[in-house]
This record gives sequence, structure tokens and C-alpha cells, in this order.
Amino acid sequence: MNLDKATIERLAEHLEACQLEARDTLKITDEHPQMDWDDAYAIQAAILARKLARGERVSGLKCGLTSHAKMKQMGVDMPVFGFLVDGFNVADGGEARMSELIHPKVEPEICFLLKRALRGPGCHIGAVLAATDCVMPGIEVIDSRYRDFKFDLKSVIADNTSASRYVVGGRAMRPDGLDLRTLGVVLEKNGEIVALGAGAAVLGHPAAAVAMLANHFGARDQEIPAGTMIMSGGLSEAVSVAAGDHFNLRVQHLGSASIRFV
Ligand code: OOG
Ligand code: MG
Repeated sequence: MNLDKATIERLAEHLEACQLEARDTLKITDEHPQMDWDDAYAIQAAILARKLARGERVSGLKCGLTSHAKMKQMGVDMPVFGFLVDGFNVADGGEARMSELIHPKVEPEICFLLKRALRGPGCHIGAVLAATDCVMPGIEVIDSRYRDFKFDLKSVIADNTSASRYVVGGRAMRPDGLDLRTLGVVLEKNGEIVALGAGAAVLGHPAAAVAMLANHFGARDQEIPAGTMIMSGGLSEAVSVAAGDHFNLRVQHLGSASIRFV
């Protein structure tokens, strides 16, 4: 770690204020080029601590930048991990208010609900599938607090990987009997297809992203608890949003999930 505790707290307060007040900022590594990976995750953890102190609860975890489409779009080369809280949740078919967001984008994702805890190192696709109760379609709304979505990996980790809203919907299915690699995914905006793909777009198999998350936790001597919902990462490029837009995500065998922006 290269940043002191007071700096980490100050950056967490700043980034969270940008989220809560829907205003953007410059990427924090401009001011703190010496920031390392542990500093970045420590800032994210300090944002979580602020939310927990206000009575919010963790409702899930997310993997990000797990597809080539996303890495290419953002100009980065490594997955990142973040948290979701109940305040980010939008009911399936519900609304997100543009006035609370900066410049939201939408991503089609596959969500996992764990029935057993996962612990790395050495976690792999098989262990993830064995620990998964069900999979569901998910729409993630990302809203980087950085101006024009311009960031590097450490800045985006500190900013809780742009997490802002999410929907989990559709039909929850046990993973046995589904081939998550060939699961077809279609995202529609106002009735027109804007992104499509298959589960394999995420690291060859979306469970591989969950295994990476478990190994990331394992490296910090933590496990992912049973009952955790995990978003495995955008399968396509993120799609820009304007007020009035309606998004519908269809995932083969898993039904659909939708959200409207007002
Ligand atoms: C970072 C978050 C990416 C995903 O699913 O790839 C993400 C960003 O692109 O702002 O959530
Ligand atoms: Mg995402």
C-alpha cells in the first residue's frame, strides 16, 4: 500500500459523493499516480463501509471487464471486482431515474446464486457449478464516476467498478443441463436488438469469472458466502442510455429481464 489511511478515506468519500450526487470527476490516479492495487481495493472497501454504516446491505458481488468486448471498449486487459448493495437494485420491469445517474450504460449479464460458499485459491468452473443453486438473466447499469468513462484499472476498482443499478429477472434455472457457453443472449433497446452474444463471451465460460472472484477473495483469506448473488460481467459492449429508453434482455432458457429509464 502506498496511500495512507486518511487519503484512502478522503478518496472514498469523494467518489461516493460523486455517486450519490450524480456528478463526475477526473480519474484519481491523476492525482495519486503511486496508488497500487491494494490501495484501489481499500478505497472500494471504504466506500462499502460508508454504505454499511448508513444501514445499506450487500446484495451481491460483480465481476467486470470479463469479456473481450468490454476490455476492448474500455482499453484495459484485466477483470475487476466490485460489490452491489440493496440500494442499487431495481425490480425486474422497474425504473431507474436518470436524474440520479451521470451517464449510464447497460450491460447484458448472467447472474449466479450460490447455494454453498466458494473459497479460492484453486477455484475452477466445476467448483462454481457445483456450488451454484441457479442462474438468471441480469441487466447491469454501470455509471462510471469518471468524466467520459475515461479511467485506468486502479481508478475503476476504487470507484467500485462503476456499479450503480442492477436488475435480476427472468427464470431462475439450475445450471445442470444448461451449457452456459452456448447460452444465447439478446439485448433490445426500445424493441431493437443492440447487442447479442453467447455465454462464452465471458472468459470462455461465465463460471470462470465467478471462479476468478473466488480466487480474488481467497488471496485476501476470504470466502464468498453461500447465498451470494454474483453478476459475471457484461457479455457485450455496454450500451448508452437516454431518458425514456427501455431495455429488455432475453437469455436462452432463462427468460427475460427489463428496465426503463425515466
Ligand atoms: C467497468 C465495469 C465493467 C462489466 O460487466 O464488464 C463491468 C466499466 O466499464 O465502467 O461491469
Ligand atoms: Mg457489469
